[in-house]
Amino acid sequence: MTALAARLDTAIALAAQAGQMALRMRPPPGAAVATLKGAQDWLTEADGAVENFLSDALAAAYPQDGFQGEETGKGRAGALRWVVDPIDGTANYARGATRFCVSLGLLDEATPVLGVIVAPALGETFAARHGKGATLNGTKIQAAATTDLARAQVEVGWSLRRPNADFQSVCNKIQAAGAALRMGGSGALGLADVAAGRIDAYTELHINLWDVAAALCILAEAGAYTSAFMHPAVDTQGAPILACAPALKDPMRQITQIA
Ligand code: LIP
Repeated sequence: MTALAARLDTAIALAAQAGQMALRMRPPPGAAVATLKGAQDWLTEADGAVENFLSDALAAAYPQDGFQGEETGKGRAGALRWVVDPIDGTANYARGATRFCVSLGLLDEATPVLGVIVAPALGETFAARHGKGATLNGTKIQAAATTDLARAQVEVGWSLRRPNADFQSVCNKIQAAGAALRMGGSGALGLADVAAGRIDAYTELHINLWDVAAALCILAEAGAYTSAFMHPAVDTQGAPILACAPALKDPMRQITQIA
C-alpha cells in the first residue's frame, strides 16, 4: 500500500472517531452554547477537544508529518502537513443542528493530496486521494453537468471577515443571473456538495485554509472547477474561493471576480 493510501485509511478512521466525539459533545437545540472568538465567530468545547484528539493521534501515527489546526495554529512542520478543522459549521453545531463536519486535509507542500470530511449527524463521509477520485460513503462522486445559471443552485458562504455590502452584492448578481441562492454555515460541506453534484457552485469572499484543505482535494478529484486558492500567505491569511460545475466557470468567475 502506498504512503498516501495508508494515510487516507488512517484519516477516514480518525475522522470517524472525531465525528463521534463531536456528536457526544454536541450542545442541545437552543441558544448557542459557545464562546465568541469574534463577531459571529463561535468556539465550542468540542472544537478544542476534537482538535487535540486528532493532533495527538496523527502525531503518533505519522510523527514526521506536519500539523495545522484552526484552534492551535501551525503546531508541527513537515513536507506532508495535515490541515484540520475540528468542527466546521460551528455556528450550527453550537445550537444542536446537524450541518457540521470534521475536516482533515493533507498537503504535500502546497498541493492538497488527501481530503476527508465526516458529517456525523448526516451519516456522510467524503474522501479523496490525489489521482484516485472522490467518494461519498464509498460511492464515486462528480461535479454537476449544469450549464445554465438559470437552472443552478449556488451557496454563498458568509462571515463578518468581509463587509456585508460585498456579500450582498455577490448574492444580488447570482440571483440576477437566475440562480437559486442558499447559505449553509459550513464552507467545507458546501464545497463537498459541489463535488457531489448536489449544488452547482460555492463561493465565499474570505475563507480559511483549514475550512477548505480537505474539500480542495475532493473537488479536484470530482472534476469541479476551483479557483486558485493556495497563494503563499494562505496558511494564515485565507483567501476568497469559488468552486463550481465546470461549465459554470466563466459566468461564476465574472459574477464573483474570483479567479
Ligand atoms: C466557518 C466556515 C464558513 C464561514 C464561517 C466559519 P467554522 O468555519 O465553514 O464558510 O463562513 O465564518 O469560518 O468557524 O465553523 O470552522
